[in-house]
Amino acid sequence: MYWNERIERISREELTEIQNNRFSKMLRRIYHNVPFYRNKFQELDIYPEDIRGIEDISKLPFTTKQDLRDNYPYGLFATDLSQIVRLHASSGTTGKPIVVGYTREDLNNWAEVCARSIVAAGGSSNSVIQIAYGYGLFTGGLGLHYGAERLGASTIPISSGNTDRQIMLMKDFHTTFLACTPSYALFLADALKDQGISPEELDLKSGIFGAEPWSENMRKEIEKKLNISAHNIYGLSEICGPGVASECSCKNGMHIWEDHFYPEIVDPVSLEPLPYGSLGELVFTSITKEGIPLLRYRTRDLTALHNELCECGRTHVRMERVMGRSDDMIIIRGVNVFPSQIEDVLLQIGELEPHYQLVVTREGTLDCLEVQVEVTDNLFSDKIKNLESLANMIRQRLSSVLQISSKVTLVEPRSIPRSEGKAKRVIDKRNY
Ligand code: DLL
Repeated sequence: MYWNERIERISREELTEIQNNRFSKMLRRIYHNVPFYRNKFQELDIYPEDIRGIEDISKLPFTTKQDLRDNYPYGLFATDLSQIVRLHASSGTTGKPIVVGYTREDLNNWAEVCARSIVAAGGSSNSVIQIAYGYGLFTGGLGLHYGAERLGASTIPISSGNTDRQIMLMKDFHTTFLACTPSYALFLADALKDQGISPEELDLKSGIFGAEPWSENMRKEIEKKLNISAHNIYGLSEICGPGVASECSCKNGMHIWEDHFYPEIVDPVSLEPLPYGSLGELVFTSITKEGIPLLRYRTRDLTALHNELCECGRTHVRMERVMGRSDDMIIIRGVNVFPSQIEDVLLQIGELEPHYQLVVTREGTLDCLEVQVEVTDNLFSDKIKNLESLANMIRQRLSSVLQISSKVTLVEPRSIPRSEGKAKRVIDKRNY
């Protein structure tokens, strides 16, 4: 099932023509309307007319999160505020947020890509969609909301949190499709179990989960515990929000809606473009954006692109799961560690719950990694000796994957703080 079959199955030649067209319009737009880009182009002695098409993109400069911060709040907008009908913001780790603005046409395009994403994940106009992403400045709630409405689905704008209410509505309103972060999906699953509700009593069929990294094992957990088909959805506020890329029923990477977002993979250090299949930093150019079009925006997300045809018939390239962010990566004793690597190891071990936290400290000059992970109810009441041997086994497996030693602490079920939005996996207590 497709939402927009013509575009989703478009030939590469036709897609490239659309991209070239939109890209050259975008270049003119930012050159004439955004002094930041005009200055950058002039420094490089480049004029929009010098660029023949999207194949010349690597001649152009990148945009970074710092550029957005330096131009806070509206410096990178390409339209007058009178044309902006919505603002969203993403909370930065420090200080002021990143602000993005949408024209009416931007909202229209955003609803389109979210509708495509929901349909790719098994939704339809007959679905009852419970949107448990936060509504507000965060793009998750409102982004998928308008996608679901565009589709004609019955949309429940419940927003995040209030788990008892989520469960009550899920039952009473016969929700068939769930949208939330993967960590909250698991939280909901546990809460259902606590209330003695089995997933078979619900009408849930599928869901769309994203906004944070998650693993294949976590997908299996969610699918098993909620008895649904779980699909990955990717996006970032700077480019539009959810719906930049989404998984189809093949679950073999997320299709990037390339008629709106032009992707590249670059080496995060040399910034040289990398070929399909290589792992590197994902870079986007938002070729249809009017409010805040960004040129070669460095997402910091690490992944690889694949252009082999997908069995679903969609021709848009696929991105692999995000394996981490280059700036979220923890460096422990010089070794790069991604929370997703640890999650993979933990979830392969049956006695563990998919709830964990990584605490990094510095003792003297040495970095120490502590992996705290919840064990199942049964195991927790087990003999200390068994817990110790389990912790040892985890330690060994982690050390063979990460090439560093770590401390493993098994904790009581439900003792790690839960999040209604993005899970906080890393607590870095080191002072730099
Ligand atoms: O998280 C938009 C979103 C909402 C996506 C709902 C999907 C669903 P931001 O708050 O700006 O926007 O955060 C963007 O979150 O650069 C990634 O690091 C991470 N991220 C988003 N989706 C995924 C995913 C929204 N499926 C940042 N897998 C991005 C891994 C993801 N990481």
